[in-house]
Amino acid sequence: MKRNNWVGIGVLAGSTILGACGSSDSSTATTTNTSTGTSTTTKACTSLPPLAKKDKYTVGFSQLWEAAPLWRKSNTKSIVDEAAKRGWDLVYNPGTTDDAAEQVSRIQALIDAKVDVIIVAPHDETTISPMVVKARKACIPVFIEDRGVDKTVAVPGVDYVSFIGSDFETEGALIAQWLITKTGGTAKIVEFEGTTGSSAAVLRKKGFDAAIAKQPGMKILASQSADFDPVTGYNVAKTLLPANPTADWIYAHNDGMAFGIIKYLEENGKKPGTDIKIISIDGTIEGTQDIIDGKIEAITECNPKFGPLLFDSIVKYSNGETLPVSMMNKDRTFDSTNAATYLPEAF
Ligand code: GYE
Repeated sequence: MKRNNWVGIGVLAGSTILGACGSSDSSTATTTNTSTGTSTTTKACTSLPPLAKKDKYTVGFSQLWEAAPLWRKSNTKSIVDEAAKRGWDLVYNPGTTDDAAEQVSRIQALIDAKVDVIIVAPHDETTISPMVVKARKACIPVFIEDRGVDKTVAVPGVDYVSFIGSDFETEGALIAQWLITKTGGTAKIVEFEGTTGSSAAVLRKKGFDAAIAKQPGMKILASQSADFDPVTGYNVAKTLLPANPTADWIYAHNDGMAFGIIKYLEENGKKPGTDIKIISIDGTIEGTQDIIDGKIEAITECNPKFGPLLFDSIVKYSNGETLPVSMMNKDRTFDSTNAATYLPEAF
């Protein structure tokens, strides 16, 4: 077949491109408009895309939207501030709804904008994973922060460079261990879970429930999602707590839900810390103050300030350094013995 008569869609086998960050395989797809005869060639990456070394980058940031962004606002600020500090451009549309499909469209817009690199905080493990693969195919390196993705869909080290966040399963185990020590292994617990399908909720439940299951004197009476949200936490408390009157402990997967539960308890003549005790995860300023005020017994930390490590990792990647596929914070647990000391660090 004479090449110059070639018409149609074909894939020209691409050579292996040794990017600044290591090797990446790519191919090109050429589409030809048979009526005009014009051809368009787009590059497609079949493995981790390279990131050319530059003085400044255009970073696409896809953050999940929350009605009550107590943790989220600090997470976002740490990334926005780090981009500004380095003089890099940040393409960031905060979104308007917690519908994961909306975050999908916001990630597509970043791919279409051909940003240099994308940072994603996934709403849940399932909905967002295919978009990470799409970004890789479009030769845009992706860093996952905060919550994780479905690794069977978006493969670490192939579809994304690294996950930077917290070890949620350990967080669940840490707060459970605090409760076991505090109660001597006797408690009846009602559990308020975070956003359904999010790695934070799935793994905080896994770590906590596994530790409690080993304690004959401890039982989780009920467990229900309240979506990490204070208002939902209040509304779920209205049914879950009266339905479990023997419960003496509440495990909230985040401070936000704990605040909604406290509001419900106090509106119904119950004293948190006396009538029923609460443990939580995050370590917000309000949550830490609640420990000092005796409304929350203990909180395991989940620090949201990933900006500096994320941007340092982007630079290392562009320098060709090999990065771990997962980088996690070490979390501490705070109670009445150390909350006042931690308070100045709280977010
Ligand atoms: O714990 C919670 C927020 O993904 C770790 O999301 C984050 C969680 C955090 O709703 O407050």
